[in-house]
Amino acid sequence: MAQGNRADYRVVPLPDRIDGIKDGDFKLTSDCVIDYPLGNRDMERNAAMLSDYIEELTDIHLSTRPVNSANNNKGCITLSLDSRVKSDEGYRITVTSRAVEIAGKTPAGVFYGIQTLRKSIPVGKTDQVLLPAAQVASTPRFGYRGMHLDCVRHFFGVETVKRYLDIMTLHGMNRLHWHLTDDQGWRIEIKKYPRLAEVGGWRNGTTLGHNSPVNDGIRYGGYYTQEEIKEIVRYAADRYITIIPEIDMPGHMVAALTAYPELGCTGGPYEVWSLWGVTDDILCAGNDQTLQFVNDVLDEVMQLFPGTYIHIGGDESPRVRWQECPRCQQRIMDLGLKTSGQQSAEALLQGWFTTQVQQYLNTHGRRVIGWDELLGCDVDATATIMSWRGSEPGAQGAMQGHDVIMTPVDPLYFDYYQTSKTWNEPTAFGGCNTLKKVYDFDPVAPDLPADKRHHILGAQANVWTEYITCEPQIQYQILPRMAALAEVQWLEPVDKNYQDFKARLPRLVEIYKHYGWTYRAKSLIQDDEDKTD
Ligand code: TNX
Repeated sequence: MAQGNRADYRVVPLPDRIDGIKDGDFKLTSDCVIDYPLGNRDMERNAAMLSDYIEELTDIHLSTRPVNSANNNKGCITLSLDSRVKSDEGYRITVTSRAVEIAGKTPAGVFYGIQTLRKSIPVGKTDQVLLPAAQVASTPRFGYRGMHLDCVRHFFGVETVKRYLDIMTLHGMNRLHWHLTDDQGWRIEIKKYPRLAEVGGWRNGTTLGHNSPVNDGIRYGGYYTQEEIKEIVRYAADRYITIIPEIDMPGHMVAALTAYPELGCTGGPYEVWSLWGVTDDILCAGNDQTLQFVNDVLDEVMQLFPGTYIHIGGDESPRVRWQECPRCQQRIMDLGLKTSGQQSAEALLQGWFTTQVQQYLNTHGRRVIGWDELLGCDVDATATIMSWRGSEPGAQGAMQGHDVIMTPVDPLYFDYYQTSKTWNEPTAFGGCNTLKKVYDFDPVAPDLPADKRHHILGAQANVWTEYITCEPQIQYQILPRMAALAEVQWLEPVDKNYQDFKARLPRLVEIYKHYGWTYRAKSLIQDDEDKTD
């Protein structure tokens, strides 16, 4: 049998253990059946997906079958739930010449085992794949393994978002942070405020280049209906991915202000922004109507997104309007907020505003995530902090008792260039986050005290789309950097090895090619971008 038809469990992310078993290979052919526990809908779907994956990659069709108990029937791949598997998302694959078992404590764990088996199979039409006898096991290092997608600066349809979820699935990720509102557009239908999407969903043009004075003058926009959102949430849940919607506030709100100018300090008029960056116009924190608006919007958001977390932004929120706004100043007086040390009264007003929203979400059983600017405005420790201006704010947040998700611009902004030689690259935001830099990132700083480390929930790469206009460009920016991130999310630092990762990468890329995904081929080459700077 040609080597080409033999599975190799050294995939990306690399499993924690691959222990050979002295036995012959298991022959995967269309005679095999995938067994799953009778009556378990998640496992039934897992089985169907495994069957689809194998068929997509090899053309071998396997049928699936519900069974009463795990039986390791000869010739079968059995999916089973086993409480002895260490962690909720961990898995164990046992291959002997007779049978294959993929076990997890939960269906999610089994699903990650399925992903590993899927990636171990060589891509190409065949009627038989040999699976070497072995026990393979893994547990992810972090519970939060995220990717972010900005669907505001440029809008991407349902199919693109689903494909993004497919790509996340292949990389063992479980959280999509979905950026849905910003100055340049409002992308989620809110029934109580229809103008948000109808008016706020459209801008009159888009600046060319990096905020050049030239505007393309082309009306641009779109939004997701609530039905579409439900469809995407379901699609993600079927792949054990929780979507965290972001409604960015009080800044990055010009699209909403255009639709409802009375929610701003000046009353407008406003225009959905056609530039990139940070604007002074934000929600008015002195107006009770604004808080009502936010609660109403969040009511609908909570209906659509069942996950615990709602992201409420909080970044890049200049307070110059608040300084001049009589209502905001009145609120500051009423609350007795006083400038203290580094914190202005207006910063504390943002803290108050955020706390109001946070409490509202908490009473509905939800938790808040916000950007690291929130650390500067006295929010309480139940807010989870997303550290983007480096890893230091996150480390500080952890010291103060906040849970933290690491998304530092350097190296986890995938809207940044992935090489220093940018002349032949698609336009990007700036920066230089090479594959190597992503791979070497450790979300837990070495000097973080042991009793604070549990606050680092995980890591996520962000994909802002000011300069990303179409799906191939999204894929180019994330692939193969997502592969490096997957090892950051799954492996302990001692188990990481960049050269070994690069040697495993081409087989993963075969799968990218098979699905027609765009990726940066130059990142596969060994060159000076691989050196640590
Ligand atoms: C900063 S990250 C932003 C975004 C931009 C991004 C570009 C963050 C919280 N705010 O609004 O799109 O930089 O890289």
